[in-house]
Formats: sequence, structure tokens, C-alpha cells
Amino acid sequence: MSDDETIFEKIVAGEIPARSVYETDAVFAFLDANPLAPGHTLVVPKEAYERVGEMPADVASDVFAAVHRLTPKVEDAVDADAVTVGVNDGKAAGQEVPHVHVHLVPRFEGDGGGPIHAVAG
Ligand code: IU
Repeated sequence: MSDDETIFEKIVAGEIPARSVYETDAVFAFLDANPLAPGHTLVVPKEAYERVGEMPADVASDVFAAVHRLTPKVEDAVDADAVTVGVNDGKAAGQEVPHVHVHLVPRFEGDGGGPIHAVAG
């Protein structure tokens, strides 16, 4: 294991525990350790890519196929009204972990969290 392995590579490798939600050969999904809402899930490629545009198209496709499959399941699991699906792609966008991850954040009527474009003013 190299020292520059990201925390998400360690989670994918099972070296750090996480609450697994879904797994394929290419993708791992797990519950966020500091959830913005119950059921907040992260979908990551198993291979480490920092930025969305760095993923080969087949990996991006596998990641979005998992997002497509999981979004309604996550919504149902916590009886939410909607889901915010988002990626902070790059440091200036708020990316803290340099390993692509798609947030699935369950949303509830009146939860007070704005739409994703609220961050852009
Ligand atoms: P961001 O888009 O890079 O800002 O999101 C990082 C997310 O990773 C954030 O929601 C953290 O709560 C989450 N997370 C985690 O689930 N487990 C960890 O060990 C670490 C961060 I570090």
C-alpha cells in the first residue's frame, strides 16, 4: 500500500471499515461517515481517479450506472421525497477527498437545504 493511497481506496480495499451499500467489479457504494441526511451514500470507482474527467469513459459509465440504480433505492430506503445527486469535482468546488465520489443525498420536503445551484449564488 502506498502512502498516497486515498482514504476511499482504503475503504474499497476493506482496510478501513465502511457501511457497504452496493458493489460491482468497478464500483463501490457506502454510507457517508458524516451524513448530510440519513442514507447519504457515496458512489466511487474502485480504481482511483481524482477528477471526473480523468475517468475512462467505461469507468464513468459504470459509476453512473450505479448512481442510476441506487438513487431510487436510497430514496425509498429512508422514505425521502427526492435525492440531490452531486459531485464536487476539484478543490475549488469543495472536493476534500481526491478520489471521484458521487453524493446521493436524500432530501425531504422542507429540509431547508437548497437546490445544488444555490452554492453558485
Ligand atoms: P467532498 O465532496 O470531497 O467534500 O466529500 C467528501 C465526503 O467524504 C464527505 O461527505 C465526508 O463525510 C465523506 N467521508 C467519509 O464518508 N469517510 C471518510 O473517511 C472521509 C470522508 I476522510
